[in-house]
This record gives sequence, structure tokens and C-alpha cells, in this order.
Amino acid sequence: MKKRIIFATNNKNKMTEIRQILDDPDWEILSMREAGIELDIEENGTTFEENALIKAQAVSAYCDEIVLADDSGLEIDYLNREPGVYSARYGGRDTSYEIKNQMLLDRLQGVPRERRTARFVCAIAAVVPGRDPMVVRGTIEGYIGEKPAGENGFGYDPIFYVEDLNCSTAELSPEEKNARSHRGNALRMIRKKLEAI
Ligand code: ITT
Repeated sequence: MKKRIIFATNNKNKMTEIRQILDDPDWEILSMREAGIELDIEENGTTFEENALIKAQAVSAYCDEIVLADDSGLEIDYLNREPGVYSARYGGRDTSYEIKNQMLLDRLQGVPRERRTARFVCAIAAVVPGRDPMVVRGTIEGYIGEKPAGENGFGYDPIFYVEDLNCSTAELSPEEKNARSHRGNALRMIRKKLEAI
């Protein structure tokens, strides 16, 4: 029987990647909206893991299915790991990513390559009815480039450059990004845990 999973996110770009990464004939993945659940969840945790659990548990209260949630963001070492858990809110939720990315580039102006290190982090929480909640973390290491590049991906992808490729994650194909991304790594980890149940 197909495993029905509800993904507690309102972010369409995340949902696209999640469907590509968890492409499995044994799983039926529904977005919150497809499951008929509309919630505005306050993400008041201080870590990615806490926020992922807050979102998964909030949605789990409204259904009997397995619920997964993604909390993710960009940590820039030179900025004391900002924007971090505030990545979606940085510069204002409704501000375009063209502007948010430029704001970050401006704050790094003149900073040399070796001090521009950064990573994307993704915590995935899983709430399975009758079991203890689970949470995993995936990361991808890189650095903030001198200028935005690429048209793929979303959010901070145009300014995040992959360490060994020297191109931004917005210049990678979806398959290339998912194979090495924070979200790809975290989702593959949680899939293993769910398959073991
Ligand atoms: P939900 O809470 O509904 O899932 P959200 O967009 O509010 O959606 P987050 O609180 O987890 O999600 O914020 C994550 C932000 O971090 C996201 O909006 C992007 O700006 C950024 N981000 C996360 N993953 C990214 C990726 O793969 N590429 C580029 N930016 C990413």
C-alpha cells in the first residue's frame, strides 16, 4: 500500500524539490494545501530542528498521516551565521530575493574569498502517529560569490557558490542541485528512517 505523506510547507519551490527528491512509487506526497490544511504556523524556535518540529507537529494535529516538515536557510560565517533561521524573514518576507541577495552581497563587499564561507542547512522533521518525532539535518558547504549567477533554483541560490564547482546552485540543473543539496541530503536521511519503520 502507498505511504501517504503530508508535507507541512507553503513554499512551492521547496515542494517542487521535495517531489523530485522523494520520487518513489510507494509514496504519495501531498502538500498541506492538497491535504486541505491551511495553517499559518508561528516559527518561534531558535534552531532549524526546533522549527521543523514545530511545523510538523502543528500539521500532525489536523490529520492521521505521516507529516514531514522542512526548515532551512543560509548561514554566512562572516555574518555570525546570519540570516540562519531568519532566512525567509531577512530584509522582510515580501522583499524580492534580488534585493535580499544584493543586501547580503553589500554586507560582504571587500571581504576576501576565504572569509566568505557559507552553508545551506535543512532540518527535516517527521511525525509518525504513535511514535517519537524524528529530525535530521542536511548541509551543503560553499561560499558567497561576488555577484549573483544562474536562473535555476530559488531564494539565495544565485549567490551561493558550491565549493568544488565554483558555480552557484542556481547554475546547477535540478538533478545536480538535488544530488548534493542540504535538502537532498536531509530527505535521503529521513527516507531511510521511515523505510526502517
Ligand atoms: P515553509 O515554512 O512554509 O516551509 P518558508 O519559505 O517560510 O516555507 P523557511 O522558514 O524554512 O521556509 O525559510 C527558508 C528560507 O531559506 C527560504 O525561504 C529561502 O529563502 C532559503 N532557502 C532554503 N532552502 C533554499 C535553497 O535550496 N535555495 C535557496 N534558498 C533556500
